[in-house]
Amino acid sequence: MNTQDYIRREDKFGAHNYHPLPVVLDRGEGVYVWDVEGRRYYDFLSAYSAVNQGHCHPKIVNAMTEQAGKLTLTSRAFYNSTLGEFEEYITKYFRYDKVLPMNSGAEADETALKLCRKWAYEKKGIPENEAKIIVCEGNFHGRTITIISMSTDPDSYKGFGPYTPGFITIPYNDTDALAKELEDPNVAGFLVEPIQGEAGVYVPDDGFLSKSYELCKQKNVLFIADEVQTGLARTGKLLACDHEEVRPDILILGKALSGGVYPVSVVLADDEIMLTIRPGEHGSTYGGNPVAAKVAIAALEIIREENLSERAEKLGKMFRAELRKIDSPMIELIRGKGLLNAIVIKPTNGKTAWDVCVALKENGLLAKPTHEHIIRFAPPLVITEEQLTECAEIIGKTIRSFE
Ligand code: IF1
Repeated sequence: MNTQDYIRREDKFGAHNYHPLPVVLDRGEGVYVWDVEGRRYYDFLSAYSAVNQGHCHPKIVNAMTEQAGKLTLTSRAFYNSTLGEFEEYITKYFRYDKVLPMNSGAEADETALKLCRKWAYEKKGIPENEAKIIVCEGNFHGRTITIISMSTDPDSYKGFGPYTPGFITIPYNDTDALAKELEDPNVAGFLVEPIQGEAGVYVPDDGFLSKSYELCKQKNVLFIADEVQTGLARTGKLLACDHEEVRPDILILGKALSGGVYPVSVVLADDEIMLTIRPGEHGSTYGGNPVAAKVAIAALEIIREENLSERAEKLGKMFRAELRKIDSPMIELIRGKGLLNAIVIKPTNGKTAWDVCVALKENGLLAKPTHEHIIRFAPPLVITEEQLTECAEIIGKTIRSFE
């Protein structure tokens, strides 16, 4: 079978809920992936920042295979020998009282919304069913009905109504708008991405997070950070909130929490919030299972052992400087933090960001456009300086080929 055969088979038997780049991947190792024709690529998407530790990191794969041969799933109907180890490790790692383990990022966001509402009724005293949660235009928190009810992107919500009520939308990066909505005594929480990934790596002004946090505290409103994509060293700190020394009341993690090996997500919070959910009020069959527990511990250890935050900080600065050297009219804007970056492409000679990504693929680098004209560049954080320089050259050569 060749590339087209694989694509035709997926087209015939699979739902058409994605429009992938025409490449069929077969193997991954570190910053590289290989397609079924044996061609090697730099992975500059990292599965949307789930593979920060690099593809098939041996320490994580070993943790998974070891546990997989011993005990994979007990459900939470019984205790097991690994969950407590994981819970203690991750709560000390991020300095919260407790953790609630789930599987996907969307499930963790949903869990955070439920915790926020429960806390609002039991602790803040908001009347039952009146709690409101503020979100930002351009947000992306997952694909469930409630989460798309918060979305301002028609591609995410159109045709899936009726929608879950109880959300207020404000412009991103706008603390005046936040302050105004916080006047409503029924506001329970503010859910925000420290950097909006899907919106095209939209980095807010310095001070946006700390000012927003302060405004929320003045009104006894929970600051909820969705760090599913920005967390775990991606932006040059362990958490993107760390750039402004903001400690979210509820912290949402996913993706790289397992290094791309297994679906693992969590919500972290202190007792006052976390204990508002009591036995039997929330859960998940696979949430916190033994394999997830061991995989997540390994993934978190790597972040420290391989200094991934410092690497992302240093290499990110270098990468943006290299991109600026390209100096092409096709590049309208370069923005990002750490190794979460993006360029805004000015369509030239009828060529768009998609055409650039297809050409990048031909030149050995995989990236994907988001929202028409934006290309996200997010390699695994284990990339070396030499590899990053080579990739910047590939990007420059490819862009210039369109001029
Ligand atoms: C798709 C986007 C990125 C996320 C944040 C929660 C979730 C995501 C900040 C949900 C997931 C993924 C989902 C995937 C593509 C990708 C994506 F383009 F959709 F928006 F990364 F930017 N919070 N993002 O970024 O986590 O349930 O997927 O584990 O749905 O197409 P999940």
